[in-house]
Amino acid sequence: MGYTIAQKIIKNHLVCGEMVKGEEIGLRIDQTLTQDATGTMAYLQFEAMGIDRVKTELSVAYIDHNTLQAGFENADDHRYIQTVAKKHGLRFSRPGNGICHQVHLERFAVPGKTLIGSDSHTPTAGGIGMLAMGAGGLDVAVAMGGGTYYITMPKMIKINLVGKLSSYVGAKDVILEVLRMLSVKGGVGAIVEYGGEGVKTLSVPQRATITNMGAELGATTSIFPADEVTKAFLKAECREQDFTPVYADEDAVYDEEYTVDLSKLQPLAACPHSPDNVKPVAELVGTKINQVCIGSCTNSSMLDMLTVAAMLKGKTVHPDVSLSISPGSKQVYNMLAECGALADLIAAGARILECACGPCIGMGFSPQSAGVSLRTFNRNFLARSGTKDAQVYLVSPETAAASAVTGVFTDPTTLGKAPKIKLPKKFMINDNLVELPASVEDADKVVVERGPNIKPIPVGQAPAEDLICKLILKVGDNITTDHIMPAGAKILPYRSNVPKLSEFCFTVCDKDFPERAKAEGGGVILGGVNYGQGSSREHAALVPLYLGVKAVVAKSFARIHVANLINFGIVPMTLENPDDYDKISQDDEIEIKGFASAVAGADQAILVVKKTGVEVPLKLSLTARQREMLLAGGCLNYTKLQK
Ligand code: MIC
Ligand code: SF4
Repeated sequence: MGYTIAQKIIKNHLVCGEMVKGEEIGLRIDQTLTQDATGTMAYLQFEAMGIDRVKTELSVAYIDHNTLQAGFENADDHRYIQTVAKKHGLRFSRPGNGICHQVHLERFAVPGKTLIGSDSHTPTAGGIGMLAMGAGGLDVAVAMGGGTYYITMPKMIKINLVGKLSSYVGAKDVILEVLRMLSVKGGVGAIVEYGGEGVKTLSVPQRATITNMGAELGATTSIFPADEVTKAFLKAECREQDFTPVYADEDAVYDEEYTVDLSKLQPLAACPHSPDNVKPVAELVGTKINQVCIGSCTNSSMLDMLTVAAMLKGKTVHPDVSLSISPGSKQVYNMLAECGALADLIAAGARILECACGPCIGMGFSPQSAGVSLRTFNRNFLARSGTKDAQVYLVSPETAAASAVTGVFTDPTTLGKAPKIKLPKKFMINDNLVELPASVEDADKVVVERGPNIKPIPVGQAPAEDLICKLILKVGDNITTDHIMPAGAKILPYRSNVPKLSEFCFTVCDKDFPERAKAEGGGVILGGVNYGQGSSREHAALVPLYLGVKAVVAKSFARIHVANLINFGIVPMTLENPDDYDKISQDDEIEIKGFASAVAGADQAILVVKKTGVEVPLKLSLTARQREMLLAGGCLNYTKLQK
């Protein structure tokens, strides 16, 4: 029996475990990346491990998220990351160099290698044939130190692409179609591989748009083969030497297979407030819009920008619309300036933002009250834009540009033939914003600079034998990390200040949660299916830990979040019978007898609701390694015990 692309890369990097679906496996990690919103924590944890120099082939620290510097906090964190990177052997991508995933794809990603990043959209590099996964900062810190990265061996999903995209239909429409088919839970526990004749019609940045948003499927990662198109991309980046062909075997076996006919696709939009709430743009045509944002790690490549520039050339953005454009990287920005397309964007009235995440994470450009915002981004979770009652739609750059001009939702395919975009054969190579680390000899001389915003990281405790507490919060299905630990320009500067951050925990769902959690001295949270989907931010575990959360009970969990909970000593448990969800109410006094013993070795525990006496069976699906980690009160304590 042959192997799939992902199975081949896993096989070449397997440190422990067996490649049996559902079993825990350990992988050797070749490259890591961090960004600044998760990076500060990752490096504090790396420092706590006491390892002098990173042991990976390549580790890069990017600054791209917290770039609005309304106070000293973000700038201090940038300086911390810059100095810590220099000291410990990492490359440092300076602010202004671009969004981590776009820059990594251009300059560092290598087919056939493994990458983990403290950002859930790390699978963008799957567009080049790399096995790239999002992880918590602590897992990235461990990998930087040469440690193993653990995942559950995923099932394999294949998406066969046939045909060719028609005029004004983009790669974004492909992934929106996949999200429509599979939903935000469809990829949980799976790797999504793309194959079929249609693959060769897509450029690497188009493939990267698709693998990027595989994160929204809940997939472990998504991957394309590395073929002649990949080779041409690497050649344009002057990195031909990094090319290795990566293909699935002819007789590879997949658990599920789907087909997407590219030629039949039409422009699509993910409607508020979920990336899988997908409708044809044709059904939304005429809806008045207030804002358009083009950019983010999903759609900010040269191809995307040139398409938008060609569509806006000689036109004016509608007077009722505010249009922002953030190129994905300095390379893209610089090339746009050089070829004159930037002038077309400026002339049309676009507000050009720096090449960074920007509005995608609520770093400025929040829509007006109840505003309708069309964004080429990947997430439209409630309140993520910074405006709670905004209606955010996720669309392709083609739909975004067409609508920016008309002021209403517009189907670009009604505009006739799309302009022909010619990409340069050679891209502009200038890595002057990537700072190299100090040499081994000079590392001692580098002083790590820490600003006053950096506060100690909370450390977990061993679980009590009997857990007696309150159910301090009950939430529904598909709770995102943006619900648990909101981001945005006001909150993100506190990513290295957990006490301050805790004032915002879960406030999107319940503004009193932080106060109540503190007053009760912590307790347990109850969630529905896919609890913790979205970001890799470990703050969604660290902050609840700080507020005294001991366990989260849910119908099911998202992959990165459950790993983060365990890393910080919060016990994840699932309801044996999902219907029992209705038997527990917020504020109920609850008891789990033999909680610590269950964590140590049982697959089940019984939660008793004190006032009704109802018994709710809970499942603990934990590996031996995870049990030991939880008993130690989290990964940092566990790592110390191992020394
Ligand atoms: C996001 O898109 O939600 C983020 C901001 O990039 C996060 C990381 C973070 O919260 O810092 C992610 O996707 O992991
Ligand atoms: Fe940045 Fe948005 Fe991409 Fe997250 S999804 S890495 S915030 S551009």
